[in-house]
Amino acid sequence: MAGFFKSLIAKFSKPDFDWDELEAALIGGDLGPKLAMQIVDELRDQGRKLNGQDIVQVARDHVRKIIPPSLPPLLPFNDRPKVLLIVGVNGTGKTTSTAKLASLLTSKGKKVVLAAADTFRAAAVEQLEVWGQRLGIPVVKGAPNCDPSGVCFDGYERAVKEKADYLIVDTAGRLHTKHNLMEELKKLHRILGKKDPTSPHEVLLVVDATTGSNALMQAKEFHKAIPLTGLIVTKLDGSGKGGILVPIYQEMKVPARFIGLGERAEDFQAFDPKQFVEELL
Ligand SMILES: Nc1nc2c(ncn2[C@@H]2O[C@H](COP(=O)(O)OP(=O)(O)OP(=O)(O)O)[C@@H](O)[C@H]2O)c(=O)[nH]1
Ligand SMILES: [Mg+2]
Repeated sequence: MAGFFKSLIAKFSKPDFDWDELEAALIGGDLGPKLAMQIVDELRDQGRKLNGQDIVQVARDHVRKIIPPSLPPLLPFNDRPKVLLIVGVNGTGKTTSTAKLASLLTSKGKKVVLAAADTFRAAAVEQLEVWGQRLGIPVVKGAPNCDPSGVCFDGYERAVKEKADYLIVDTAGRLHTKHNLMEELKKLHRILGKKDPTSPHEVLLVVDATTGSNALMQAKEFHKAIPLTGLIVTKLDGSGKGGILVPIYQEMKVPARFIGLGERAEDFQAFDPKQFVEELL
């Protein structure tokens, strides 16, 4: 995003710039058509000669106003596990983020149990087990192709037995357009609610920052199936700008919670809105 805005400044510092081109550039930065239009309207309303810095300033102010200030951390309960359900389309980084989040929480002295609820692929379970071994965190799994809701059930029981602070459930990748897979997700959600009516306490949608505006569609469809409480925006170390989290919050009020910045356990942070606006915009 830094590069994106630098190029904006250069391009639109010329006196005869084209408003449509500016709007297109803002949409290209994943800020979405609605926000792009608002920014352009405000700049036009100023009715004076603008330079690139004005554009960046107005864009920053808009983004700052839209995204929420820092969220309180995901504190555990005292009497039962806090359940975090990790969902998203294929390959966005769910399993890696599950492990990274577990690593972040254990580094703060919290106890975590992982549930490998992606039972379609043996490799998916193995992938989480490798992380579990590396991090010294128990991983609950089921038989190949078993009902993932059973794994959630067992995971919850194990978390209670271990007096874990958190149960993190890694789920299979699913296309938001596949009805049966979204129904399965609803079932997982319901099953977790049987163990504790307030569970899952967080439903985190993992979105790949390099997918751009399709992430907005994904968020909409997942949110329709089960209420999302937050986003994990991954692959921000790549070409993705992360701008997509702005229209997602603008439209659905689902805030970014964590960001992924690489493949290692430590390449993961709580989302910091101030830093996002300052560094990325
Ligand atoms: N560069 C980079 N790579 C990442 C990040 N997060 C995940 N990856 C990589 O993306 C690939 C897919 O990650 P997974 O965690 O397996 O994704 P997934 O969503 O669990 O995939 P499915 O279970 O197949 O749906 C792996 O090669 C990860 O190492 C990130 O923040 N940055
Ligand atoms: Mg996975």
